[in-house]
Amino acid sequence: MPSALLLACLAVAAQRMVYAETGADAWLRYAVLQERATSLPNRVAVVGNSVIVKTAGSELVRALEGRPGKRIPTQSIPADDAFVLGTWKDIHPLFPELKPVRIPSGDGFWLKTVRRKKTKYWLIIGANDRGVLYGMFSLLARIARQRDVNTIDDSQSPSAPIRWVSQWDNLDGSIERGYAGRSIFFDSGQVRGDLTRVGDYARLLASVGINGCAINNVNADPRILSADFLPQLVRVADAFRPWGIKLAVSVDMSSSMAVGGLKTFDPLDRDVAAWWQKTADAIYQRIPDFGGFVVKADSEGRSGPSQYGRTATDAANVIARALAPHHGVLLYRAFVYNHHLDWRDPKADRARAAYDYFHALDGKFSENVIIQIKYGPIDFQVREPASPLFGAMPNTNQAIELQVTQEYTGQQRHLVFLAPMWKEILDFDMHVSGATPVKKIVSGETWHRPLGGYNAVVNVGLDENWLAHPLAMANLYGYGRLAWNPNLSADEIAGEWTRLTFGNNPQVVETISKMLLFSWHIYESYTGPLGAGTLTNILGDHYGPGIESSERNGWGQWHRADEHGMGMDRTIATGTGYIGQYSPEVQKNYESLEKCPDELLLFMHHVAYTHVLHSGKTLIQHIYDSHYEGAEQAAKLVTQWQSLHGQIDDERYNAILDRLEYQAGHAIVWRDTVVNWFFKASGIPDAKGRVGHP
Ligand code: GCW
Repeated sequence: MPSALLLACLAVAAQRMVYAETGADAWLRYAVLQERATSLPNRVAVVGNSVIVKTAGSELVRALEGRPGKRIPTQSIPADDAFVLGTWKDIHPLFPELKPVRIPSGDGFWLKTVRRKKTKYWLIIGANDRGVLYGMFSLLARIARQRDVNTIDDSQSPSAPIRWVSQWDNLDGSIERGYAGRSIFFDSGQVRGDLTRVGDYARLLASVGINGCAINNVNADPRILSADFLPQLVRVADAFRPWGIKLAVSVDMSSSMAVGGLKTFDPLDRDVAAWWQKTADAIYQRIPDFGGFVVKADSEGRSGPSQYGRTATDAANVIARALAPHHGVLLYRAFVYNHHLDWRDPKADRARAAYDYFHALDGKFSENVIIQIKYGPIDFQVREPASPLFGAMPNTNQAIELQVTQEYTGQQRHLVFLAPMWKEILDFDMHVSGATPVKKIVSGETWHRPLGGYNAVVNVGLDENWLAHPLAMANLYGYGRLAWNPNLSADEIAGEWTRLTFGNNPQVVETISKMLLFSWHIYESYTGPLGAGTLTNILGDHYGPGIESSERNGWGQWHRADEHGMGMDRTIATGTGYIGQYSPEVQKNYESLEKCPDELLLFMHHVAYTHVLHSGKTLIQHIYDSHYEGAEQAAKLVTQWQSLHGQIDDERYNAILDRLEYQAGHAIVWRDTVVNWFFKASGIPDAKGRVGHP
């Protein structure tokens, strides 16, 4: 046996803790686990010295008994049944009988039960340190979901190396598009003194396989890179490290001027390059596991390379070169568009922007640059097609950008479980070289890219339950699970999350899963129809109906509703030509009115209110019907929830009931605003006589 190894045995004590159900524990409640702890070993052997592996060991003890046990250093494998945690490199010498056929890759893990005479070991083997942590959480989740863990042999590797989240936190402690209180990271221009919540957040993220977090707004305050801020970043990195979360920050392109004192931020200027190098070196000297930077440039008034006549390639590469020696990555956002578009120009189209700008730059980015692409070509709407840019950069690393924070989807006051929507995008076949679903492109598999993956804007806040609506946590959970394995179904994810969050009572699991799975459709039904956009107020808070706010301005979120009809003509034949950005196979489906799926009709075509949909209804009648049905279904969410009265703790039951009742009321506001507006615009009465006759 290798003598250099440290085996710390953490003896699990018998005490249990009782938690108040504030939602703070999210899906890591461990209630069932503690009930079942008696049938599981009470020894946890941690092999090796890594901080992350030790965290995994302590977490396992915490889960099984509610508080850390005593550390007993030892040099041998326990003689009694035990969990044994470690990397493959450290575990294999102790268990040479293991055949290396199932070794996971990346941050993967292998859970394996082995017997030696009368002793049984639950091995939690990581491809690396993080893998041990993820394997441990995966094992806990199985126990909590009452799955049989007596015999396990499961090797899993994550779909992609980049599985990050972003927070749009400002240094003053506010959060752009955050709906759950102030920042857990910053206050009054500084990193908070108490970072307990940051550690707790890191734990939650790690439990679903997230490995990086960019902590500040992409509309970045350049001060994040100032020398006096670095010690503060070091503290955040320290809070993240035990959980394998790499710290990243969003940076402003003009930083070399704003905090570096240079007269320029031209990416081709030598001094600018030297400044980025010096800045990256200083960060890595203090934070060797720093993840890298996220950049929003030339977008919505942010500084960018266009100010010097340079391209995104010039901008990305100068920063990426500074990160490369330290193995850092640069996520450069493709969310670049002109927000002063001419709304009178029928050929102008914001949806074209990302592709038009970036596809010509394919192959010109450094190896450690990843182009971060929002799932749709507009902006986190309730329904958009997959961005055509995913299919257009075979020689560039890509990441998909999703939003857990429900900016356009009800701001956590409405229940909208987004996993079904993300699944549609991830499974969408771009048809560029054979079967090329988005999930295989962003993972790097399709074009054998070294890097790629996921980044989602989360915006948790100081609210005890993280996202304000207890059910909104299903989105954070679902995001992590899909980034790990995009082949999971929304159904599976809803079931897993519900069991972990509310227990295994079949009625509870079935009711909540159903509510989650229908919620996106319900929200879409009483807000924006058929791909027209959310019809929300796009000029202010992005909340509540604001049908005309999309029109006659330069933001380009037009739906073009007038007295005759509605929708953006994005066809190649008569419209903006946007559809031409897809592969011929996809073009065929979107270009023809006959083939275009109803749910994206108004994204692709302008049609009359009398146009008959595949469903057999006219467009106008669909708008009326879907809004009435949606509001009815929102009301049903309340009764479905009430059917669980007594089966769920009062704290969470009441908190959720309040929000669902509010949602049902607000759905009526949405319904009436939208149907009345379209009745007035079209002059066509509702066949069912509801509109205009409340
Ligand atoms: O959706 C829009 C938001 C902005 C945001 C921007 C972006 C951070 O309304 O608040 O800015 O997208 O993604 O950069």
